[in-house]
Amino acid sequence: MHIHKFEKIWLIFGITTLLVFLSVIGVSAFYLGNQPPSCLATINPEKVDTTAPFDKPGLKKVEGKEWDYELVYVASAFSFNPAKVEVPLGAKVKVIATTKDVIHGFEVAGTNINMMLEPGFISEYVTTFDKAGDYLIVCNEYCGVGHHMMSSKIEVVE
Ligand SMILES: [Cu+2]
Repeated sequence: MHIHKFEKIWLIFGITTLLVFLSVIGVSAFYLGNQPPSCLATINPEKVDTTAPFDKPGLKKVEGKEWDYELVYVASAFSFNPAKVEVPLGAKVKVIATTKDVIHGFEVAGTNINMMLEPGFISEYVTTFDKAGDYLIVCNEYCGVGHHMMSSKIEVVE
């Protein structure tokens, strides 16, 4: 079978690209241990309000962990609890969030925090707030008629 020279080059290019991308995913998953944020921790979505740490949403100082604070959020149609929180500048914060009803998004505008909140799963992300200012949290998964009203605010203060 005759394959044109350009077609051969294109096939080699395509297959090489595929192998490069597969190795990047492989190294990232199995060597660096990167996983989807909600793949491990689960929760009964009907008992969120009575399950720690979601029974007391908000910012908490913690000792003896890799991070200084834990920031707990409960999302439900159509709000985030807490609606506003103050975080000290430079604090290393673990954001822990879940939803009580449907899938919601958790995006902190202007940062790389962007999680999907799924009923029954806990989403977590560790970050450092090293720039003072107000950060808007929005839901970026369409969740119903009040979706556009879902927001919360993080104030990073000195
Ligand atoms: Cu929404």
